[in-house]
Amino acid sequence: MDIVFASAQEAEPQAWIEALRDALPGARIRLWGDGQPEGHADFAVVWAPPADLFVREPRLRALFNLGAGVDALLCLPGLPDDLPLVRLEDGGMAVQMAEYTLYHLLHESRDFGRYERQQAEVLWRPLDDIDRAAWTVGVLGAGAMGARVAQACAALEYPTAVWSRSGRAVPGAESYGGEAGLVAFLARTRVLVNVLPLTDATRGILCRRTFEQLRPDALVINIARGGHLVESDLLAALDSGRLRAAALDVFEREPLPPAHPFWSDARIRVTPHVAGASLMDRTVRQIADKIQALNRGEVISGVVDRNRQY
Ligand code: OXD
Repeated sequence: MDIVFASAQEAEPQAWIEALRDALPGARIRLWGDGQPEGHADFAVVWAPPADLFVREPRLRALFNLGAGVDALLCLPGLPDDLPLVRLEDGGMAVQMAEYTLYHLLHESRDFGRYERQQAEVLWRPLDDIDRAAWTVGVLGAGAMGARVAQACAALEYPTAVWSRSGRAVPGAESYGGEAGLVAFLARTRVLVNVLPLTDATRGILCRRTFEQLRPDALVINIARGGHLVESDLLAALDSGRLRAAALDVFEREPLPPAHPFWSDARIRVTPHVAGASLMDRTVRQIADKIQALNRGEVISGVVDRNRQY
């Protein structure tokens, strides 16, 4: 079995190659472009792979993505229609996304920013007790990531709901589905967390129309894709006071350009696409198990439905 590893993001791809070799003894694992003979790979493990991958590796049986979101893969020129794409189901990302969300939720709901300012002024002044009922959390996306995020918020007794196309239930959270459900979901939400896949149907979902339907003084947390957010609508909603703050981990252009207004806006907290990193051990174990299952002729989970785009 021949596997090629091609990730534009990894500074140290060798560590991934070693981990894959440990998990799949007997397989020939090589780094894309390392000068070894090409054209024999059965599987590719990728993140933002080169455009000529499919020309140079025409025998691929499946393409494993090193992340959950496959939006970039689906746009790759030359992607064969019948090549199975496998997304990472949870390579340790869900718990990190829950942490990320809680950090920003707690920062706002407990007004920790105010305490930081008070400390700078050497001021001992307790603020009002937290009113949890006023901090309704709504998570867009009810898959592995959305469920974990929602459950973390619900565990701290924030009234929590999830929305998905299908209305999938998440224990501990209220579930909403479809277009009609979205209206009711937004109307009850003050803290909107986006973990949806980026598809034709979800592009631009974080827009003026959505912001206007939220409860007043809302917080928006985007940990999915920059393409979900209409940036000018976010700035307008912050200016009008419709939104109180935003925490953004993902952007239409990454790295976020130095002159971008988000960098210097005190109402926006920016992080460099780190809300849910794929952890090497868990990711490699998951991919290796699936490759072995495919070799045994079994059906695996996480295969992308090209029509749904996730
Ligand atoms: C992912 C990501 O898709 O990290 O998993 O963005």
